[in-house]
Amino acid sequence: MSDINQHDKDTRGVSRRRFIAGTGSILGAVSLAGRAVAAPARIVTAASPIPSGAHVPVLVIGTGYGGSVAALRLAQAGVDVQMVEMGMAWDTPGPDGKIFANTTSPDQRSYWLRTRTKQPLSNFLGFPIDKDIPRYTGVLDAEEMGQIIVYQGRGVGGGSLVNGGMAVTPKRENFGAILPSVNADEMYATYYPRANATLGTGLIDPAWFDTTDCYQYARVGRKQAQRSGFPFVFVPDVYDWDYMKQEAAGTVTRSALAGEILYGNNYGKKSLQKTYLAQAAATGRVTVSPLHKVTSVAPAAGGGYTVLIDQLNTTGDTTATKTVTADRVFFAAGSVGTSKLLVRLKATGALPALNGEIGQGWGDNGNVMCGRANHLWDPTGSLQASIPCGGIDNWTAGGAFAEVAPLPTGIETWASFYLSITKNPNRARFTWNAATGTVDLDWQTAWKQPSIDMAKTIFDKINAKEGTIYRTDLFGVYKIWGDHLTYHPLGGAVLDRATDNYGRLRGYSGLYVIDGALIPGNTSVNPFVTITALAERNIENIIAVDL
Ligand code: FAE
Repeated sequence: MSDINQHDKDTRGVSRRRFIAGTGSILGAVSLAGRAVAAPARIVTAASPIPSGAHVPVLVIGTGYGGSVAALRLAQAGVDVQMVEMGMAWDTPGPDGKIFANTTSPDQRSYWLRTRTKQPLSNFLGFPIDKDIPRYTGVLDAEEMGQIIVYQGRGVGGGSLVNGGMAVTPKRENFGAILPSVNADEMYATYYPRANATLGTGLIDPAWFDTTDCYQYARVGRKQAQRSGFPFVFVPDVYDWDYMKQEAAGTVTRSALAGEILYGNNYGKKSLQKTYLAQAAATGRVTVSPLHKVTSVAPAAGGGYTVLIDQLNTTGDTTATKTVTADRVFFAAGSVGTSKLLVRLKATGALPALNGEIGQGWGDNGNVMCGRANHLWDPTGSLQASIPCGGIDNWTAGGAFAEVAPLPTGIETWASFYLSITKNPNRARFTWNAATGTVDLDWQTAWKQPSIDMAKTIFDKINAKEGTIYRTDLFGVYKIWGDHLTYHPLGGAVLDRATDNYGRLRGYSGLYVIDGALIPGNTSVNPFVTITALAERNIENIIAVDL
């Protein structure tokens, strides 16, 4: 065993920790728990990545929620795990001293292999706000799949690097429609609590919420929701709420209060690098190879699977192609990443025995965005915490749950902004396009209409009550609805259909799906707690039965 020691970097007086890692392990950690979560996200350091010719017991494709759960629990069970991640490590500050760029000034770090930004809110006051940037393996992928743009995180930590950290457990009564083949009692007694505890989920202090400037926008959202008879609910988040209070007090470097979101948070947010992956690193059994992209998985002659991997440079070029053998492979490349791989591998003959459910059952979690223009006497504040903390629940009556979202522009906009999650029934399919050699998704923009109708059950009523109107300047010129995108891709290798009821791919023993691809299109709330809890449930069974 060779020891590779990692040190946490802590700016707030917590003593440094030293991890003794196993052969090839390259993950370090800021800390396993406690106050150090607010330290800079300097978690992974470059070391020797997986060599060509290696034979590993377990290879995990992707380092998001599903992959991180698999890696941690397998490592704790004594299994050595290789994680392969196409994005960067995100452990090194740029010239400005920050690892991640700010939302208001995106740069090359912000986008995955684009030469121009693709901001979810493309316009402001009607003017386009996208700008040219150098092509780079940045942290947010705006992947154009047919008629929808699917935003995803790229890097060690997956979506946890870019997301808002809203850690929402669906209502128990909605669970049967989300994952019908899963025992809800077990999920709510064991796996949701386990996921939330390990993710570090917490709730904003309601007394602080009532007084702090940075949630003026959310208090306006609450007041208007309640005046129209809708329940406003506080939503848990993995942001370190104590750190945010200190940001407001001016005693620490600002992150949420500097508007950091979408392109990474430099402090405060407990991304997977600070939770699951930090714990995985501490086992000494987990190795991560960033800037490595899996391109093929096929049965190996002597058993196990042959995995082909492209090593990338930061402009996205392949600098080496590697061949690795793995006894078991976990697909954790996210709903789109896993679905694209499996559909291609089935169609091109690498994994021909995968069943006909591969690529099916994909949904956008009913995402639709909109803004409302408030009266001058309802300012939403020039200082807005980038971390949402509340939502409007009209799921049962109207099929919509709307996050009261920030517009952290740094100026007063009198705008209220919302991301709605709706009960949209439409499901799309990934298919292999032999002519172009790509995987296509047949989602159509018109399929968002049910989502718009459901969101309107909330906002038409609020507008009528308040005497206000929709903003028309955020998604184009005179366009009310942000119906061209999703932040929440789900499905494509659905549980109990493409796989057995625990994620074992049908047709191949030793191949598993353990990410958002398992969930058939909708979770009724933000998805990552459900993805994490389901992964916890499945890996427990896989470890007990298969290993
Ligand atoms: P994910 O986290 O996407 O991880 C997959 C990983 O695999 C990525 O790191 C990829 O780079 C990597 N990968 C893909 N293909 C390959 C390959 N071929 N080889 C190697 N690596 C590969 O998957 N959800 C919430 O619950 N609350 C929120 O507040 C929230 N806000 C969001 C805001 C934004 C802007 C976005 C984009 C998403 C948000 N989400 C939120 C969604 C959430 O991040 C997402 O559901 C999860 O990250 C999905 O987890 P998975 O494990 O499925």
